[in-house]
Amino acid sequence: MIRMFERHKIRSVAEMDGMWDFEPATGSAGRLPRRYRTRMHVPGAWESHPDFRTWRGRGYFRRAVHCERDGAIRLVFKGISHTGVVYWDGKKVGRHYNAFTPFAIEIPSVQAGAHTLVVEVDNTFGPHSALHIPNDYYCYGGLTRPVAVESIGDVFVERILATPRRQGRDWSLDVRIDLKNIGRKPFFGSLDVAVAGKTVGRPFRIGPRKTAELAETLRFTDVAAWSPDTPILHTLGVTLRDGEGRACDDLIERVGFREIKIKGRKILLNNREIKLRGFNRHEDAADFGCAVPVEVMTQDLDLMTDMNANFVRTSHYPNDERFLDMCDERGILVWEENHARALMADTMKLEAFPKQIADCDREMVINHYNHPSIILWGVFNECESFTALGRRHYEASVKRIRALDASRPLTSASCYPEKDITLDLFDIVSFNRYVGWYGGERDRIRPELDKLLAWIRKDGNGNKPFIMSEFGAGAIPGWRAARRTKWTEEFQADLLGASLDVYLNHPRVNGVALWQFCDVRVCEEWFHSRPRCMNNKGVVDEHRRPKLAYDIVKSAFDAAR
Ligand code: ADA
Repeated sequence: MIRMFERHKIRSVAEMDGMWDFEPATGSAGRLPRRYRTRMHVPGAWESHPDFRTWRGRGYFRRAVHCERDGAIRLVFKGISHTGVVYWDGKKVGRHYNAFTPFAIEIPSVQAGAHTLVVEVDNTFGPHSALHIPNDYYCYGGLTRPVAVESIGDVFVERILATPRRQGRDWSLDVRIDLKNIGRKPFFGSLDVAVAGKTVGRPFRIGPRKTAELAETLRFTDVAAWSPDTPILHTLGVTLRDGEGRACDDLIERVGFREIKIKGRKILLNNREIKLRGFNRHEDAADFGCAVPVEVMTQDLDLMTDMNANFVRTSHYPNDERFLDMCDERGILVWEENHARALMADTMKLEAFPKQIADCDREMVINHYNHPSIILWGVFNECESFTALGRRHYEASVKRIRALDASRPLTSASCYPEKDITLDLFDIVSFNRYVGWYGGERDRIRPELDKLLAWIRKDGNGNKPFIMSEFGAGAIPGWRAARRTKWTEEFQADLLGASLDVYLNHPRVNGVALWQFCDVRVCEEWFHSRPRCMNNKGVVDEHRRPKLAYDIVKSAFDAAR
């Protein structure tokens, strides 16, 4: 399953979930193996296989693909961790870096019959990888998100970007449709756009090997809006017709009529103030690594809802679209962020960094643009926001993301009070603080927050909304002790209870995202001193088994509703 809803009624799509051949790479890159001794499930992480639990290297995935007819195909990869080089019938046809953003490769003329798809996957660290670095989350290897092969015409609908705009009780919907012609001939045709009971059609022409961008605005007087309480989604279908009016391609999106605005220190959704209470969630599950099955995603959202949360931060990278689809369906609000945790000057100076972060910014926004649940974009987490070099990269990402999406506010999670020089770039100020865990005592939680807010005011950003974007404590699952000392579940419950009591009731705090939803594996190269080589600050463990803090969080979020 590649998405939680049907994206095509005309275009044929073959999903590639299932068993693929696998062979670890021993030779130089690009030398495809002659034999494959292992079979692995896709999507999946190779660390789930007994022979590859700690494999950091390269490996080849292979599978046969049968094409029903002559014509063009489109290979769709939702996530390869962390680099994939794609070969079709032995010929290199594309390459992509970053596990957390999707990409597609069109192959213009393929004959009907049997073909071979091979993907060389690399999850090694080094100067070639500026975003996937040894970190406080694990960098898995594999085809970790779904793969599909689409059968397309020379001209097809590449993407739809829909922007709802509220006008009093009425709405408009700006629809941008990106078309692509990979053929040698010009194409004359028409497009039908159908959404919420309205249909508009228009002719278009697109030259050979060109792209085209068409825009339509539709107006609605009585359309049902999207909100956390009423997460109503509308299907938006685009049908592409040839010169004789025959339907030859289509693409279906889902839209939610909702608007996010910042008004002074308030965050408004459809002109009503919202307060956020939720979790930071890594994509990581005990036996699956970052290839979290949709059943576990469902369970995660069920558990968050059970704890009365309305908010999730995709720490620290763009998430699986099926998870975002479910947040749309459930009315869970999302802070989605680009892929950047604790990247400092040494990483930012890598030759690979500027392009890799720019690709991530762009691919995150254009692929996740239509999700109404995403209410804000996060830019960098605890990166070098206190130097001129760092500020240049923060500014570049902010400018890039704002140019792609003017409809959502931006924020950034900082951990550098009194040093950060980037707060002015953002619409919402967010900070990560671990008072009572990494330093200070529980009774300092409120004074430290007031001190931070005073500095933010002095820094000229006191008139913006404020989110406590991280706070928490570690607890070894199952370790209970009457002395309630660090690493016990009791300590974590006590500290989270004290923190939530301050943060959820402070008038200047618009929202909280506690660290973190579940325990996750960390890179041994980075933080081998973490117990179990895990980040143990989850409210549930890696198997989603609740810790003592679960009920503390549940009642605190309930009281804050
Ligand atoms: C930081 C960081 C998180 C995690 C956390 C922790 O705030 O943003 O990714 O590493 O610390 O557990 O210490």
